[in-house]
Amino acid sequence: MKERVGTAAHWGIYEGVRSAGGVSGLRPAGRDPDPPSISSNLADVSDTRARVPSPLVREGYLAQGPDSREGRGGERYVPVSWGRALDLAAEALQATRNRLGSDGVFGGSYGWASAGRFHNPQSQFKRFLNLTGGYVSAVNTYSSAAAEVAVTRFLGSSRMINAGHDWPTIRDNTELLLCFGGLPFKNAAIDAGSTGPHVDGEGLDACLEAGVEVVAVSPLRHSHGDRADIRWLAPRPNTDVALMLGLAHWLIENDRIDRDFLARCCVGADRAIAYVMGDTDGVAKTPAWAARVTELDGAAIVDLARRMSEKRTLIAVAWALQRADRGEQPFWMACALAALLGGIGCPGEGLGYGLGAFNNYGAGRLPFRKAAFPQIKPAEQRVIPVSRVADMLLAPGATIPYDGRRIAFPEIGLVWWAGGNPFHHHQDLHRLARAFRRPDTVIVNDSVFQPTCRMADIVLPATTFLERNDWAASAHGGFFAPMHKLAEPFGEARNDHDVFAAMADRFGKREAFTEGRGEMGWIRHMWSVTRDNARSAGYDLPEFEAFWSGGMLSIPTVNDTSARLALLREDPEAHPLDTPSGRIELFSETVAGFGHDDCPGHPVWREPREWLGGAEAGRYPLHLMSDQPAGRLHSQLDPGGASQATKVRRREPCLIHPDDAAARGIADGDIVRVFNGRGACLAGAAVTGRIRPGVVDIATGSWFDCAEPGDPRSLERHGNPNVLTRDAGCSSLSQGPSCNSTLVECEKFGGDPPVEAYDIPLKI
Ligand SMILES: Nc1nc2c(c(=O)[nH]1)N[C@H]1C(S)=C(S)[C@@H](COP(=O)(O)OP(=O)(O)OC[C@H]3O[C@@H](n4cnc5c(=O)[nH]c(N)nc54)[C@H](O)[C@@H]3O)O[C@H]1N2
Ligand SMILES: Nc1nc2c(c(=O)[nH]1)N[C@H]1C(S)=C(S)[C@@H](COP(=O)(O)OP(=O)(O)OC[C@H]3O[C@@H](n4cnc5c(=O)[nH]c(N)nc54)[C@H](O)[C@@H]3O)O[C@H]1N2
Ligand SMILES: [Mo]
Repeated sequence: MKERVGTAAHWGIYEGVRSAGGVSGLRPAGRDPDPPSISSNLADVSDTRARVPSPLVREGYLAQGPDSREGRGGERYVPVSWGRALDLAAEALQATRNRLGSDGVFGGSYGWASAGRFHNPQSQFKRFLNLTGGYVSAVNTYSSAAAEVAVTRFLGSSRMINAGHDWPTIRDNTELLLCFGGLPFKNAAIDAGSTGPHVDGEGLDACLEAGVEVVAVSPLRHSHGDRADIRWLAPRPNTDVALMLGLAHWLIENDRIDRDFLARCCVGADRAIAYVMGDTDGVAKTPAWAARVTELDGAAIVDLARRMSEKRTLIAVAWALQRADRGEQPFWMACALAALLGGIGCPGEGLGYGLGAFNNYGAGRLPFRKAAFPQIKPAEQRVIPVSRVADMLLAPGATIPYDGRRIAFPEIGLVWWAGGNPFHHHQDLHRLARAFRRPDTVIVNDSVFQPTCRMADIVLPATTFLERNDWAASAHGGFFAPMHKLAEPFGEARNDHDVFAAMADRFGKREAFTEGRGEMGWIRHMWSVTRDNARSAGYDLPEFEAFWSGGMLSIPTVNDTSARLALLREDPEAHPLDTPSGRIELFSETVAGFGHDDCPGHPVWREPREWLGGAEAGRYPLHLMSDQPAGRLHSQLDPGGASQATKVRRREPCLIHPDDAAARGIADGDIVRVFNGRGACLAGAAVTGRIRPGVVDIATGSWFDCAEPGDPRSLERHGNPNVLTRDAGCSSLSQGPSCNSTLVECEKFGGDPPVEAYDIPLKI
């Protein structure tokens, strides 16, 4: 029997046809003004040649166990029974805990997995580890680590990294929308955990129609780039802080700053202003100085500063800017600039962190907590900053500064990943490959044989979201959706919950893990917890049965970040921020007290270690940006049709300016070799005037495809930019990833080797 039912993905809320023959007819549910192209190919996840058919064990590991660690990344995989695979995993876990204690197990397991509150692999995995003896975890994200740490210091809460206003508020109040990072609405296809209708494109259109002036600052023009009513400024990458300083200098010199707001709602304005004017370091950050650093026109900087002083201005900053060396600075300096203008806390003015990072920009959050599968978190846990994982594996015992304290790296015997792909998300993948050869055992749960599986000893096949029942809730905007099972599991794939329940059984903890509930029991239970939370906050959610048989449910949200800033503005005594002073900290005694030259007590311009103005540019004269891919989410669905349609000669496109291409004899559609001292990859040249000369862009997520991972001379054939990116913390403060500070060179490549990333190296 065929039946049309609802489900959800990070791309939105869908419905599809449930039938014995697999998934079909998947399409966005309800009215969606701008459904992402990816949605037409969602069903590709359920059946590709990259699906893991059964539990697999690396050949060498079966024969020799941990002694075969050097074989990771180059061996074939032997199908084994579930019983055998789970016994091996349980033995390895026990052996590691016997030798190194719980600090020998790395379970940070960062990654986006799929929508669905119950079948979240990380929650399932972490609950299992917590019940059986603990593990080392990770803090912060690859998305916004530098901002999470720094913004907490100067605005009092990491939630402020989403500070912003929704599109109607911008339309009705903002006069000048200044977007650092451009208008990357390709990213607004998604939201973590699903999303309602896609509104960002029409939101911006409405603003333009209402006469909002839009200025986009980015080395790359996005899809709105051809509109005559949007002005583009294309600075050298990583120089936004210099531009902001130049704007600030003009405002201060011309006395267009809001001294009342600075005195009432901020601390440290005098220190920040002294730095801008050059009183502390002898360098006045004039528009002319900013023009030299950014290579923008000085008159254009002055003109922009003047218009900012005359118009109600909203300063948006894309998260990409802080995924860079000294990435704390653009976020802090944008706050200082907005504070000088004085509009923070007014509707449609001040700060807009995160524009274009997800759908429904500026829409608030649910006014109550949605239930999560309980991890049973311990009171204390050893952690590392998330992107320092290779440092940890390569240098046990070493210590690094982090947010004012020191973190010591433990010795790790076992690495286990469920629902993430470090051989997509991490920087300098050859270094990561060397790091992954250190532990005794590496285990991965995934539905597809993605590149991290190739570095694993044991691979456990997971179902996809289309193969199980669950419910979803969006992070921004208040949407709930039931997720009905549309297809039977592929091959021997199992739900992560069942896998970890079977693992818990091997440690005598099955009952504690499941609490006697199955899939539907947990889903009902988690809905009823959410319903109780809603009721305490004065909201009435339907009973489970009504929710389960209905469609998308929409709840009004609250924008707690802009509300908080509005209250501060109204009465800073009565409504202080959670900073030590209760005010916006343009100078932070706390951060100054840490004594880091790479992140002092107020926002500063510091040259990135790799950028076009530095010494390295002589050797590698192109700045590489590696942004989010338009045709997929990270590495997910890379084998699917929507992602394949974006490729050039089967590889990730490398956007390059016509002048740079001509100088190298590169034509549109050529295969190019992009390289630096860390590695080299093959990409498909996309010659375009949309990118600034001297800059190239390769989006992330084409599956790492390399014959000898770990050897920088071994060519990556698929266009994965992370063989080129630097693996170093942004600064001593946040230790966040700094992928967007990378220099490369590029040349035409003669051959056309096959891409083998989707082939599973099976030994049968
Ligand atoms: N150079 C560079 N690198 C970057 C970035 C950049 O801008 N530049 N961006 C960074 C950012 S912002 C992020 S968030 C990261 C993203 O990095 P990740 O979140 O690690 O990337 P994904 O491809 O989403 O990986 C999720 C994995 O979970 C698997 N999965 C999905 N559902 C399930 C399930 O139910 N069970 C299990 N077991 N597995 C499942 C998918 O198949 C996929 O392999 O990348 C970062 N890396
Ligand atoms: N389709 C799709 N959407 C996604 C994702 C995906 O994988 N696919 N990933 C999601 C995730 S996890 C996240 S965290 C968000 C990330 O959201 P963002 O961090 O905002 O996204 P990016 O695409 O990395 O970068 C946005 C733009 O910033 C600009 N940029 C880069 N470096 C600089 C610079 O130094 N200066 C200036 N002025 N501009 C610069 C580039 O034009 C780039 O296209 O996106 C989310 N949305
Ligand atoms: Mo992210």
